[in-house]
Amino acid sequence: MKKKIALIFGVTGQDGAYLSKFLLKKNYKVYGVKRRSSIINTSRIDDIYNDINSKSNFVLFYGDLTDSSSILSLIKKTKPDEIYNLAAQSHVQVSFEVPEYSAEVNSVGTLRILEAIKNLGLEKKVKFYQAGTSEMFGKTKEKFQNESTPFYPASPYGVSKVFAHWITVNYREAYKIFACNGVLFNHESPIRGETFVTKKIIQGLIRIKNGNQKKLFLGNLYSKRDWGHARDYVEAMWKMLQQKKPADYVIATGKTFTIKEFVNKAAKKIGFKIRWVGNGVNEKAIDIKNKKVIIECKKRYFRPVEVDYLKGNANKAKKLLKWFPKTSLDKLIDEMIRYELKFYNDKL
Ligand code: NAP
Ligand code: G4F
Repeated sequence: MKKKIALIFGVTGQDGAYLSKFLLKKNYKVYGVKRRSSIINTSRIDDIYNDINSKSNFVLFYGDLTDSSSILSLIKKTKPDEIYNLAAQSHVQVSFEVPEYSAEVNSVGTLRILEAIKNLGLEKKVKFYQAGTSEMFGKTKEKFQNESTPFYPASPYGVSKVFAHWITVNYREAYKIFACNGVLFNHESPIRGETFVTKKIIQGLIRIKNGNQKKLFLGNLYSKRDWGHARDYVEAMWKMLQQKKPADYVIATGKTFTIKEFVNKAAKKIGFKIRWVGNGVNEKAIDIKNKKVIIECKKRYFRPVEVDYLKGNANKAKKLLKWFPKTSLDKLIDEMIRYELKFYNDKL
C-alpha cells in the first residue's frame, strides 16, 4: 500500500515532535518544515533524525509561515495527503509584546497555507489540520467550554487564533477543503518550551533542589488551566483527519487546576515542604526545612489581561473520534520530573 504523506509546519515544536513520532509509527512519510534560526532548533526531533529506521521517512525543509513562496513550493514538492499547521508564535504573554508578528504568523500564515492548497488545485486531495486553542475562549463565563461556546479571546495570540479558526471554516465551506480545527486545551510534556509555566515550575524547583538556582519567579498563581499530555493530544489531531467529514473538535481533560495547585503537587513530588505567605504580587513560598524563600511573584510575569478559567468538554471528540485523554495531571508531572532529573544527572 502507498505510504501516506504528511507535511508538518512547526515540526520543531513540542507537538511537531510528538506528531512526527506518532505518524512515523503509523508508517507515514513525514515532511517537516523548520525555520532558519541562528542556533540549531531541532533538539526535539534529533532522535528521529538520527534513527536509522525512521530516517528515510522523515525529511526536513526550510520554510516560514511569513513566506508564501516557500509554503507554496513545499506543498507542490511534497504532494502531501495531510497538512498539519502547528506553526505559531505560541506564547500568550509574548504576543502582547509582538502582536503584529503574532498575527502575521498565526493568522495570515494559516491563510497562506489554505491559499496555497486552493491555488495548487489540491482542495479535493489535501486534508488540513489547524492548531486552534482554548485561548480563543479567553474571558468566557461558561463553566465547561465546548464547540458551541462563543469565543472571547483575551490576548493578541488568542485573537490571531480566532482569525485562523474562522478562515479554516471559511475555506472548508467555500472551497470544500477537508479542513479541521482542533480546539486544544493546554497540553504539556517533558519537551514543553521552558517559558511555559509547567516546565518553568518543574525545571525551577529541581534546580533549586540541586543548588543551581536560588528562587523561582512566577506571575498569577490563581488562573486555572485544563492540562493534558501532548502525546495524547496529537493522536486527536490525526483522528480528526481520518473521519468521513471535516469538523471542529474540543480536546481537553475536563479537569482544571490553579497554577498554585500545580506548584504544590510538583513541590511535594520533588521533596519540598513549602508554606505560602503574603498576597498578590507579594505572595511567596518558603521552604519549611531551611526557612528560605524559594518562590516569589514578580509583576513582569502578570499579563495585561488574564484568561482566568479554562475547563474543556471533549464529549464530541469522545463520541465521534473515540478519543480519550490517557494521562492524569499527576502522571504528567511525574513524567516531567523524571525527564528533568535525568537531564541534570546526565549533565553531571
Ligand atoms: P511550540 O512548541 O511553541 O512550537 C511552535 C512551532 O512553530 C515551532 O516549531 C516553531 O519553530 C514554529 N514556528 C514559529 N514561528 C514560525 C514561523 N514564522 N514559520 C514557521 N514556523 C514557525 O508550540 P506547541 O506547544 O508545539 O503548539 C503547537 C501548536 O498548537 C501551536 O500553533 C500552538 O499555538 C497550538 N496550541 C498549543 C497548545 C499547547 O498547550 N501546547 C494548546 C493549543 C494550541 P521554532 O522551533 O524555530 O521556534
Ligand atoms: O503556561 P502558560 O504560558 O500557558 P497559556 O498562557 O495558558 O498558553 C498555552 O496554552 C494555550 C492553550 O490554552 C496555547 F494555545 C498556548 O499556545 C500556550 O501553549 O501560562 C499558563 C498560566 C497563565 O494564566 C499565566 O498567567 O500560568 C500563568 N503563569 C503564572 N506565572 C505563568 C507564570 N505563565 C508563564 N508562562 N510564566 C510564568 O512565570
